Amino acid sequence: MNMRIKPAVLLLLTGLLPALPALAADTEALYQKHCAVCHGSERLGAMGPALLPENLGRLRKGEAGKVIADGRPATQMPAFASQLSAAEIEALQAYIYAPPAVSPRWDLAAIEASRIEHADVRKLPHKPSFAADPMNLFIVVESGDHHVSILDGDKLEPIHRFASRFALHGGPKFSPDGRFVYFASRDGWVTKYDIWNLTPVAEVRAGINTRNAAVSSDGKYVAIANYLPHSLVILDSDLKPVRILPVADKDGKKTSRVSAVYDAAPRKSFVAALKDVKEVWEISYDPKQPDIPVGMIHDFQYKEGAFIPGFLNPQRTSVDDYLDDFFFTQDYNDLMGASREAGRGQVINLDARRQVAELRLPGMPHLGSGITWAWQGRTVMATPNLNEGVVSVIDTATWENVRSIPTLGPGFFMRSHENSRYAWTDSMMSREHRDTLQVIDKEKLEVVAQLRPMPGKTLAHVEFTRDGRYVLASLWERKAAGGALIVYDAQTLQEVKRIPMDKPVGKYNLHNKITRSEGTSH
Ligand code: DHE
Repeated sequence: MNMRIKPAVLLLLTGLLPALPALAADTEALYQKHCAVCHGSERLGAMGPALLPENLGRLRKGEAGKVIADGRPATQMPAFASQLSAAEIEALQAYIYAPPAVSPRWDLAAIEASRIEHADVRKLPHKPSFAADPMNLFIVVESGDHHVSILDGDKLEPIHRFASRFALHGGPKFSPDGRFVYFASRDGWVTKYDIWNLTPVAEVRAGINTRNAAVSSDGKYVAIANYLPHSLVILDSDLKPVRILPVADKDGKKTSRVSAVYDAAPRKSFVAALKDVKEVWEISYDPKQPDIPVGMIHDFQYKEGAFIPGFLNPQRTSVDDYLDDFFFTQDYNDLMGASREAGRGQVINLDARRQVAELRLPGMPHLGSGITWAWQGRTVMATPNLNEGVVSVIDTATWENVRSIPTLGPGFFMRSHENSRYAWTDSMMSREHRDTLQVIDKEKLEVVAQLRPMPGKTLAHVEFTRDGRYVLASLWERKAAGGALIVYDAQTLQEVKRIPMDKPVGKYNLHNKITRSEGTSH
């Protein structure tokens, strides 16, 4: 029998409780001996990911112990089972899930010190080095072995593949001309990649635990939303820090994680949702906005009078509930927000700077994945739902829920295209139906087809080609287990081809993203 006794219980049993600090010291020494070289002496990450509770949220505790014991395939994480006892592995596991004694800092100096310049952009040719249409490329994020593939959207063939930072999350963001793509990793690394020259340009670590990145529509700034530390970082397009905004309420008393930041192109601003303070921030990058006082570039203060909304300084809008996930209307003047707990949503007008309507939505709508289309003379927005099998369709003029379309199970993503009569959604949050994509007729507002190419294997996240002719869906498996992009004809819904990939979490069409197609996420 494999009986595992927790070290603290062992101590109690043997009457050694006073020796607890010694055990902590031993575990710290174990960590420094075996883990620090790859994960950093302060657990902030190095070659390996950060090992802090915030960064480990997606890994169950037992699994972390298993990774320490058995290593992680396709990475440099070795197995420690032959060097460490079960009790030592368990102690290490507890250690990495405990917050450090001193809260980690990630300030301007740390950000600047982390920056790596891979290439001098000025010396690289300002034209694509390949024949494929540079606007019909797909950027495919493969989480199986942490790589990115670039796919020719006409030939539907990969043209290049490169290693990414560990655990990219969220959609990559593009410069307006489509030459550069920016990736953010959960550990705070931001990578700027030159698509035309197929080479990384620069990298910087903007936070310890990051949510996502946004690129300004003029291509000059990159905004990074962080959970740890509580900051919003503005970088220039070379990934040099321009402004670090500590995120707190207007009195500077309560700090907050940033749920997400997006570019609101027509408003020339970034808009950020805060997770722990009931405010939405709008940060203008319009050069016509008043500049901030001299001396505040990196030292943003909350003193009376010093808080001047303007160029790269936040404008606060108080809201009735915390915002987690949100969606912009196509003109970017209204945002539809949901708090994960509330089960209700709110519409906030960014000009009026207040809530203008309440949304009555079941379950947990995943508004960030919403899409819009014209329906019976009005514009509707459709959103999947993270804990109910329903797609809610909302009129963006009256904010009424015009239809609740039942689906097989809770889903994560939605996609369509201006040239397609269909919208696609998944049920990937459901155990039995995560293998099925459902196709909704945008006129009838009902499910008209189901696709289940590999029973039992997760099928989710689709994206259309530039012309809307094909749909690429992710078969979310390791390559050896059949992981692939499945290409469907967008009209006949027939499978056209399969492109092997290593757990392709997401794929993004350059043209659809840059033109802010109504059928894709922004
Ligand atoms: Fe995501 C986008 C939040 C878990 C895959 N996810 C986003 C965005 C946010 C978000 C705010 C929009 C960022 C952007 O594109 O700029 N995601 C969250 C969560 O809060 C949640 C539920 C919990 C968490 O761990 O953070 C979560 N997300 C996941 C996953 O478990 C997924 C399925 C696998 C993974 O890689 O982590 C996942 N999220 C994605 C993908 C996108 C995304 C593929 C980009 C969607 C797009 O098409 O634009």
